[in-house]
Amino acid sequence: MEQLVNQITALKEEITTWNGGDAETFRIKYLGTKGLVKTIMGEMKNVAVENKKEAGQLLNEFKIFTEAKFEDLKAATLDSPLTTHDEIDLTLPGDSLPLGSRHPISLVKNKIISIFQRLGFAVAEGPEIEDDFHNFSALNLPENHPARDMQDTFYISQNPDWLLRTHTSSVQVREMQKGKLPIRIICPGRVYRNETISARAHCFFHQVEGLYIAENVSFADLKQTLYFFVQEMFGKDVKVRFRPSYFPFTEPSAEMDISCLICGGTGCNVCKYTGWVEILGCGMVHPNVLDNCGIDSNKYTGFAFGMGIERITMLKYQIKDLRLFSENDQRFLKQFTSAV
Ligand code: 2NL
Repeated sequence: MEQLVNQITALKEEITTWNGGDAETFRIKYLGTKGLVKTIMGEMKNVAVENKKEAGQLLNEFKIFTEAKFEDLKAATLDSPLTTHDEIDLTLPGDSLPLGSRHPISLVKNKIISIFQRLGFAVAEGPEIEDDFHNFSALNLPENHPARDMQDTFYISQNPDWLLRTHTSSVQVREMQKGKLPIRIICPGRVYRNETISARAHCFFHQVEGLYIAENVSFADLKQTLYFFVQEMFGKDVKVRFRPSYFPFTEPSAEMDISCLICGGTGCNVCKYTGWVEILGCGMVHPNVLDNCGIDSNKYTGFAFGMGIERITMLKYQIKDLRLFSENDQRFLKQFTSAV
């Protein structure tokens, strides 16, 4: 009995580490009519009566073990494409990896940047966590201005002076403080407002603000710069109009509308049947803002403007719901694979 156990143990070891050839060679050696399994089965007759049951189980288990190894070898040599090397055509092109696409906000942001770069504007960036001075005080926003209300601004709990910037004007303030003139910059970036999320509002969105400060900068410069921008952005046929408006940081201030891209000005639900859609706010930099940032308001003048990238993107691609921009839905994002 002991001899039988030893024999089986040795054979199992041999089988486990088998490298004597393919499945058929294995079958002939172990499972064929003259194979080792049959031979060792023949040992049963030499086993003492009291051990027969145990030996039977042992032999049976060994047979199943050997058959399983044979199945493995068969699968590896016959079925697996990995082992049929000669059948793989290595000259075939590989499977292509799916390419992603740029986010529509990035596409439009880059387009805006490239248009203004052609006019000599440089890109400036700054922190998203700001202090009260750079986000509000410097911009002539009085203490009790509604834009400072808790409803609009996310404050940082550790320090009442810190907040998430509500516009990228804070970047322009930082550039003005550097004191290097003239200044001709655009400031793209993410901004935050404590709004209830809907199709038209979100708690964060993206802005591009622009600033040009030098001697003798006029409202005519502002108008022509923005007219050039919309023509490059929306096409040569687009018309513009300026409406008087109010911002604490500009005087005079205006809002700029463009003729509706959808109906061409005849009236539709995008332009609410007015033929015009608002795209940005602008104005001449308020002298107080220049002074607050250390620039001589008697010597220098400048214009500034601000636009929401989401808004421009919605108009350009006729997107009706702001929430689509931040949901990461592939069905939405894939539509911009070849845009711009
Ligand atoms: C809007 C309006 C505007 C500005 C932004 C600005 C920045 C400095 C000084 C003066 Cl540092 N003005 N920015 C001016 C007018 C309008 O944005 O509706 N944005 C989405």
